[in-house]
Amino acid sequence: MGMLKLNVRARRWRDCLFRCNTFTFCLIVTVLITGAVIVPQFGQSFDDGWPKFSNEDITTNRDGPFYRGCVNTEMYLKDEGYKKMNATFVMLTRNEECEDVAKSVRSIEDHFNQWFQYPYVFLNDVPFTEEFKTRIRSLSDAPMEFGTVDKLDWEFPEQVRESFAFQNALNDQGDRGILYGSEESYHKMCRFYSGLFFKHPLVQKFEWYWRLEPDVEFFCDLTYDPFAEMHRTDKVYGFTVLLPELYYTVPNLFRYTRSFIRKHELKLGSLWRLFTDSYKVLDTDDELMASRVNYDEDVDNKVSEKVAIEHMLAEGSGDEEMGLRYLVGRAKSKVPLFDDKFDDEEYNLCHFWSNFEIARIDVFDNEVYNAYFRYLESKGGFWRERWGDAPVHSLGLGMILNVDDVHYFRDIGYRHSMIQHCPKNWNGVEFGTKVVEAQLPYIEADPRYQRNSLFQRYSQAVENGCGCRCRCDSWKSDIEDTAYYCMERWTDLQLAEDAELAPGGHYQAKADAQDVEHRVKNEYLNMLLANTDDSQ
Ligand SMILES: Nc1nc2c(ncn2[C@@H]2O[C@H](COP(=O)(O)OP(=O)(O)OP(=O)(O)O)[C@@H](O)[C@H]2O)c(=O)[nH]1
Ligand SMILES: *[C@@H]1O[C@H](CO)[C@@H](O)[C@H](O)[C@H]1NC(C)=O
Ligand SMILES: [Mg+2]
Repeated sequence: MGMLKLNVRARRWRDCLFRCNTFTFCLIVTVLITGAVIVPQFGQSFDDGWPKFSNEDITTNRDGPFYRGCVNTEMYLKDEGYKKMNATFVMLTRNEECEDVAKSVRSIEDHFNQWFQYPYVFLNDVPFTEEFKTRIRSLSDAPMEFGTVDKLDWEFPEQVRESFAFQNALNDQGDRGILYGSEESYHKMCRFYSGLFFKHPLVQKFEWYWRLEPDVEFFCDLTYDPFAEMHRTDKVYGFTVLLPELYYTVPNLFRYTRSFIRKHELKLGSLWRLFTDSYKVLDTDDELMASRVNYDEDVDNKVSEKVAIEHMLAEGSGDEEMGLRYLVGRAKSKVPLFDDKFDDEEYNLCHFWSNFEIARIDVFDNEVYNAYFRYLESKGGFWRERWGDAPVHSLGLGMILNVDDVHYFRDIGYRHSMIQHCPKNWNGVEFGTKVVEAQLPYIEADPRYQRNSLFQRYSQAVENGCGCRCRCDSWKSDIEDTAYYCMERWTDLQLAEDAELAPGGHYQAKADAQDVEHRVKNEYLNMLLANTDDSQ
């Protein structure tokens, strides 16, 4: 019993820790975004015994980098088995962001596309200027298309825009300090990326896309074709950053997501588990009981309570003192409240950071996801709240995909705003033996991307590394180490047995109420009997 309480406490502590750390993390993000300087102690507060994933090899049978270190791209492209994919880059942007767009295009050309020549689609809510097009075209020989987004896809419906509630909702989010909450254009951007970007005629011409944003940076060379490798291994969605969302941007997203699932009686994919916590511990029709039992450790406790009270009430006998104590205790206790628990599940706020995505277009352009987007749109959350396209994508994917459908591009070093992932370079050593030259020389295919000797110096290579010619700022922390809660969930799922993932995202209760009650009742009656024997 003592052990049991300790466990409960440890568990609560851990939950609290996660909440505190999510909060700390969000705080840091906010500090970073508003441009304030990070105080070094912030980073140290994460050294609290949580794993530092960035130093570990997290490859499993389910997923791992397609290649460690560099690939000889010339040979890769000549291989008979290689087929260029029906794929494009996609970027939504504004004319004013031309220089930031140029930075991103230069970075992706330098590190990948000069060898592969995938086309680009740029989208804007107003037409691109000739200046913009000329400037961006000068950076690459790859085909580029510049499209305008249909007004109906960009603007909120007219009756929404003209309603009092609309302006009020945005002002209110601004007053409450919700990041970008008061910016109408940010809401429109999130809505567009959530459900509409893949409908654009220029994007519909392709089967795969790689989403880019202005002012992002790539740190490593990608010397193979990520689309082709995903196709080869049956992956349909790839990410490079997984992290928790700011709770106050999505307070009702999970409620509506659950109600959509219920309404359509959806059979969920196992990826659902990456994003949710289950409180379905006891299989019972007794709703009060179900709401009071949320952790494994609650089971015996609450069932004992129920048995003792029922026995006392029914028999008017037994151990009255114990029964009464339980009864009073239960009457005084509150049903535990959770921020976001619906149908015995809670959104854990983890999401793929969608400003980088490599995916098949039909992971979104399908019946279920399209219906999901329409449903969310009908609830007004893209303006009543500030639902980001990242959590919407993730929850939508969670319904449709299995864990094995997703690839973590751990070998792609990436920075957006102040958050970054920069992998360790591989040193070519396996199990203590040098097996290959992991860092091949850089050979430009485009003279615009010739590197001077300063740029030929790469970060130190290590045995657990996977990167090719990465240049990381060693003093910046890696999101793998600061979003460890989400990374831990990802690695746990990678290690899960197939059988564990088999029922998809439908959680099974771990204990059957009748079985437990039967056992506890016997124990209780035996105890009463023993007490009676003693007193005689
Ligand atoms: N054409 C157009 N593009 C937009 C608009 N709002 C946002 N975008 C684009 O959508 C992308 C994301 O918007 P941002 O406001 O930068 O959002 P963010 O990257 O989450 O936030 P920051 O960290 O502040 O950059 C960028 O590529 C923008 O150029 C808009 O009103 N019109
Ligand atoms: C690429 O995919 C799109 C969408 O499925 C299709 O319409 C188009 O014909 C394909 N193009 C090529 C070259 O195969
Ligand atoms: Mg931005």
